[in-house]
Amino acid sequence: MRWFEAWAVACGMALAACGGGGGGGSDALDADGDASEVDSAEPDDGTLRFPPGFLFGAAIAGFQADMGCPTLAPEQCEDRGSDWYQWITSPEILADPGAHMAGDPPTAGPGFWELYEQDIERLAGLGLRGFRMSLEWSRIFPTATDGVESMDVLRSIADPEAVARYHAIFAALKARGVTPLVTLNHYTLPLWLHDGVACHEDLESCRDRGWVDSTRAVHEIAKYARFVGEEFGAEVDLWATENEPFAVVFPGYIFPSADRVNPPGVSLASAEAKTVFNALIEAHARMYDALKAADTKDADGDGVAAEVGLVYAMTPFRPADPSEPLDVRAAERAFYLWNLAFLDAVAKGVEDPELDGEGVPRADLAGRMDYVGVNYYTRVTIEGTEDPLLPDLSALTTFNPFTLVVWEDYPRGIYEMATLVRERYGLPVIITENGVEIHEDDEAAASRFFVRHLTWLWRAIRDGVDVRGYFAWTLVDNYEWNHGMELRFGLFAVEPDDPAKARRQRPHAAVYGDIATRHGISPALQTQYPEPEAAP
Ligand code: IFM
Repeated sequence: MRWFEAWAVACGMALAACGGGGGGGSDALDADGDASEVDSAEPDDGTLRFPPGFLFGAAIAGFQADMGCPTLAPEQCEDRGSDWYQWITSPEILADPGAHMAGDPPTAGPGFWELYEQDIERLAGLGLRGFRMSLEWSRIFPTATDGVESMDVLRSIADPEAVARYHAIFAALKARGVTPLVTLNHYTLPLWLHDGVACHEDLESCRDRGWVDSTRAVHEIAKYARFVGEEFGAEVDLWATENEPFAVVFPGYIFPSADRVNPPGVSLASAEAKTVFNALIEAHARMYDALKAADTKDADGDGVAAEVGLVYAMTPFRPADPSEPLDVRAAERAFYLWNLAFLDAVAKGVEDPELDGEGVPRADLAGRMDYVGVNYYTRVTIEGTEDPLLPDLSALTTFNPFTLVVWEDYPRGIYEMATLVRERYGLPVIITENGVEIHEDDEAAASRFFVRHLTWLWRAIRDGVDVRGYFAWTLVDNYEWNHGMELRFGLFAVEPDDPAKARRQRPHAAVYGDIATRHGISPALQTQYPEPEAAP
């Protein structure tokens, strides 16, 4: 069972469960408002065409893709200043079964930090015009920023080589006509803010407690966002503050497992889990404000300097037996915790600090979303237990012991999640990740996965959802957290022990490239990978 099976949650059982109030909405992404219209100007040859301006791209994340450079010295390539680097290289963590490390050393990574030019060339060569990547906070600020409030001083302590490398990556993207979508925080924290190993050993007494020290963490990350907005605003318009915040909370403080762990990887720390959940909400809002204030430069000339959203993992969740009240209740509660509680806070300004279903109005959180970045992978089926999922957060452990069906290939879920965002929040959607684990003996499965998911995404647009783009996970096989290179998702394969880090294009890359290039799904692909309209 994979991590996403264990905690994916959602509303697959009924779209009504996902619906609800209206939302604020945003028209910042598309001034002429035509992004959600399926292009009807093209001749009707049976192609399922996506709207003009719809962005097809691929996603990576800094920590996962950067390391493992073929010729750079490890100290020039490895992200040594982050809590995740500490986690994957600490002998005590590697030896601790409770830390769940099955992974490889950092040198196993694909080396994007060095090979970015050729990877961007590959991306553009497929016809992709969008690239989601993340900045590593610890690369930019390898030393603590506590107490530094002046931007001039902040600038003077930023690492010039890291900053220059990011400028070079943005220049390489621009040269190939590729739009960057940049995530500021894809799980990792600087070591000076979070000593994950010490906190794994003793969460009470460790000194640098990351998100648990919420005031400090929020203050420092907002500062980092301000710096990033000023420094890179002329090159980037499309920002995401955080990646999958619930994936920081659940495997970090509630139920770390072999499926996924996140430092500090402690179990049943309910109070800290709530603190971290709320800190991530606050951090998103303050990063949103900082980016909006700092990025005043319109990189692509469309009149909008900064569009800021959040990347959120969303998953349909259905009861194992729809006639069994316990299963239904478990599915509803998990659905709320996973999909709604965080987004309600940052989109509607209704926070649920105790995670007990009691929302509290927070005007200073409301409307901090220009779009919702949806990461979509699977649907989960859940069997209920007598344990209440709410209000006792510790009962979240029932997430894992629930009886779940295996990873489910459920393309309709992408439609359901996109529709949920429209109905509940009235916001545009960008699919910021969608992908599947690749098995070398059945690579055609990945082609089927992408065509069928894109077919359902097309239907969401047809039915009125404002979807602005789609990013395949991932460009090149990368470091899948505690799994290391053992789980592969790349459009391009790379072997962890190949010193040259050569890439091999997988068959589904050509299929996805065909869709991106013709801006639609051809009749031939529809015939080859049919997807029924009806829900299974
Ligand atoms: O690799 C991860 C990524 O970091 C976040 N979303 C899910 C991916 C696949 O597990």
